[in-house]
Amino acid sequence: MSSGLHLLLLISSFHLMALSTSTKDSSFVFNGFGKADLSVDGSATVLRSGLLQLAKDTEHQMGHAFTKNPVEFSSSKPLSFSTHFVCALVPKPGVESGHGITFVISPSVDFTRAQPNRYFGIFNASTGGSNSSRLFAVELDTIKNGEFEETNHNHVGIDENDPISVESAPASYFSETEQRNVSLNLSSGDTIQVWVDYERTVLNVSVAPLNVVKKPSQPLLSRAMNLSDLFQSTRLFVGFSAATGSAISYHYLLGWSFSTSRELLQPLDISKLPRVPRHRVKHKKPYALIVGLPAALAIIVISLLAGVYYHRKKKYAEVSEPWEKEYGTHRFSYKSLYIATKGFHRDGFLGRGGFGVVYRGDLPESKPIAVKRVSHNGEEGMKQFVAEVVSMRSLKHRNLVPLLGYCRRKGELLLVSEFMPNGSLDQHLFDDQSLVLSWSQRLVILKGIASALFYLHTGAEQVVLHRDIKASNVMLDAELNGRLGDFGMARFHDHGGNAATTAAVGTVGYMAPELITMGASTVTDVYAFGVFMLEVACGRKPVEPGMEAEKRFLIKWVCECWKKDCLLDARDPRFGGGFVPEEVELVMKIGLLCTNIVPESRPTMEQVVLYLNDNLPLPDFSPYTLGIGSFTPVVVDAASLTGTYTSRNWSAPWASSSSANNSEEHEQPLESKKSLNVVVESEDIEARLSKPTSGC
Ligand SMILES: *[C@@H]1O[C@H](CO)[C@@H](O)[C@H](O)[C@H]1NC(C)=O
Ligand SMILES: *[C@@H]1O[C@H](CO)[C@@H](O)[C@H](O)[C@H]1NC(C)=O
Ligand SMILES: *[C@@H]1O[C@H](CO)[C@@H](O)[C@H](O)[C@H]1NC(C)=O
Ligand SMILES: *[C@@H]1O[C@H](CO)[C@@H](O)[C@H](O)[C@H]1NC(C)=O
Ligand SMILES: *[C@@H]1O[C@H](CO)[C@@H](O)[C@H](O)[C@H]1NC(C)=O
Ligand SMILES: *[C@@H]1O[C@H](CO)[C@@H](O)[C@H](O)[C@H]1NC(C)=O
Ligand SMILES: *[C@@H]1O[C@H](CO)[C@@H](O)[C@H](O)[C@H]1NC(C)=O
Ligand SMILES: *[C@@H]1O[C@H](CO)[C@@H](O)[C@H](O)[C@H]1NC(C)=O
Ligand SMILES: CC(=O)N[C@H]1CO[C@H](CO)[C@@H](O)[C@@H]1O
Repeated sequence: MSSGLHLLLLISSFHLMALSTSTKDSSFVFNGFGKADLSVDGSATVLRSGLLQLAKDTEHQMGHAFTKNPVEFSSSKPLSFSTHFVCALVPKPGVESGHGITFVISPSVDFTRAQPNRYFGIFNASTGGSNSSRLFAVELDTIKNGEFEETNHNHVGIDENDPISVESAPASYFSETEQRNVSLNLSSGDTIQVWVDYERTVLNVSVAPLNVVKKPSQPLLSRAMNLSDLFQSTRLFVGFSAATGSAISYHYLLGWSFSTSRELLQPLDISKLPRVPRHRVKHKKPYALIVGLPAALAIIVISLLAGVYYHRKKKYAEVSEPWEKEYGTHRFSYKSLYIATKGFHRDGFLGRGGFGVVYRGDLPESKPIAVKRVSHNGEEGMKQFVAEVVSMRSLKHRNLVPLLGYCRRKGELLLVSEFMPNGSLDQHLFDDQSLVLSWSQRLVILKGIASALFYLHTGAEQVVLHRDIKASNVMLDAELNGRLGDFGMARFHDHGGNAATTAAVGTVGYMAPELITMGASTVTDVYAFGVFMLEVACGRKPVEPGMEAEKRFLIKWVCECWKKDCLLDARDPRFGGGFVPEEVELVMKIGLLCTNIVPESRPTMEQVVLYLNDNLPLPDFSPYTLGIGSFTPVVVDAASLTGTYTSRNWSAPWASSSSANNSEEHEQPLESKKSLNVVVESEDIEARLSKPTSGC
């Protein structure tokens, strides 16, 4: 009897529990996320203050926070829900703010195939309008993507399966007190409330600043849509996603209330919401201050006590570790470099490169030297880098800037190379109007750099990637031969920097589109070399935002000129009449071959050297050939390519059909849906580029 009662109690309490979880699932409120049981991934974390931080302050991050279990929507009633959340997009000082926060409903929380940037960490370049990935999102977007037909950089949009919103509007709210629409700055860093209500196939979205007490009576967006039709499932995850690109914001959520029924939506308690840090500087700052301040004081005291002798010693202090012993002969003492450059005096200043500042120096009984001071912020990777530097010493080629050795100090590395009396090539191409290089001089430089790169790729013991080929990294010696300098430096930069950027280092405009996904390789060097060839032949930089649209992207423009059969129009007008038209055309064509966006279709450096010296005819291709002349900040969907074009085969299908005039159609998908800009958000400009119309 008593055991029967027990059982009954047990059953009913079990029942109650089941009941309570099911109601809890369909309606919940988080005033701060300290106790919220969400599943977060990517860069998303719950901070100690209870703030949910979605995307971090670094580039190309994405973060997700979703309910651990799917929300059970009633299968008997039509799908409906209401949500109210408070978020803030705090700009990172000094960079453009982006990309935005999305509220997401999805049958799955597997976003491993999603991409950051304008895809918000939920979509990807190929999720264009396909019905296979079922996804509903409300985006607060602070970047205008021309490609997604967005008209405003500060907008709210409704997305169905596709980053191209089905409806969007500039962020604003209807103010009850003023009886008018007031615009709202999403990226001001202020807290923003968002309401999304869906009932009887009408979706309403409203936004408002935090001081607005009630949901605006007129929604910002109101749209008829059938989500039951979209999902066909009643178990759906709800949550948020945010992503950064090269535009960065801190994406915070402060509170969130959700219910499957508008009536049951619990109010947020604004007073309990965590505070948003206003100007967040780097994490380490306070810590650095706590540790750094006493340390600095101590150093001051000690150095006061130690006097002149110590001062002198400190001035020349170096960092040396046991593993460096074997490189002893390649090490310069800081003191000798200090004296050689007269204390790094302004008079010896040669230039500022991407990685450091270069000074001229004179060592006793030696040719003049150039000393590059590279600052770095960690010892991580230093051993490997020094090993590489030393191994570079063994690289011998007449078109490489000879590296003589190095020196290490705290936070600083000094690289010593031979001094090149005629400066860097970009000075001669762009700045120095009085000293224009003739075509034949340019051709000599191009051939020299091509053979140096060929040597780096194949002639040395290991494959050496340059990673940052561009005119400013090409030096000119006394006879005006081109000398490639700074090899491997991009990699070094990478060591000191953020691991997330490992794959993609280099200079915008010279970076092969696949760099971001596949990493550096000899073909990415070939790509940069192709851009460099065009740069030298045309006397202009790869991207010139100030130019009229059709000339803005060098690769594209050269190709357009070719299509119009006036390739020579793209040449640098400054080398006057003294040139061989066939040579200029050859260089431009090789440049276009090398900048093919399909990596497998680029020539090797060996082939480039042969083409340049007329020892091998160019393959059959035209400006209409697939992959030629597409300007790049794009990443080709690698998966879609590998199936078709696996080997480096010059008679690949599209090359032979290159003369067909329908090849433009092939080009299209590569440039739009299958491509993704990860390097720089210049796709806005690119997308706005009208089809070139003017003749030559
Ligand atoms: C894009 O996402 C869809 C599903 O969300 C997936 O099927 C597809 O393979 C993804 N594409 C890439 C290139 O990751
Ligand atoms: C996607 O689904 C909608 C609604 O079911 C349908 O009208 C549309 O044709 C589908 N699109 C594709 C590409 O299958
Ligand atoms: C929005 O706020 C940010 C940060 O205060 C500011 O930089 C930006 O110019 C503002 N945008 C508009 C459209 O006012
Ligand atoms: C959407 O807004 C309209 C007013 O514009 C209102 O009549 C309707 O009830 C709202 N629907 C929902 C689901 O909030
Ligand atoms: C405010 O904006 C909404 C949505 O864009 C629009 O429907 C409405 O007419 C506007 N109201 C006023 C008073 O301008
Ligand atoms: C919405 O879609 C569901 C499933 O396809 C369908 O049963 C329902 O009738 C649709 N509702 C409306 C109002 O069209
Ligand atoms: C390259 O393509 C041609 C013709 O399509 C074929 O005959 C040849 O075997 C291919 N070579 C390689 C290495 O795949
Ligand atoms: C391609 O089209 C251009 C102009 O439309 C034409 O001049 C040219 O002859 C065509 N080439 C071929 C191979 O059809
Ligand atoms: C073009 C140019 O600047 N040429 C100079 C290169 O360097 C040699 C040696 O310093 C000079 O004699 C040239 O005038």
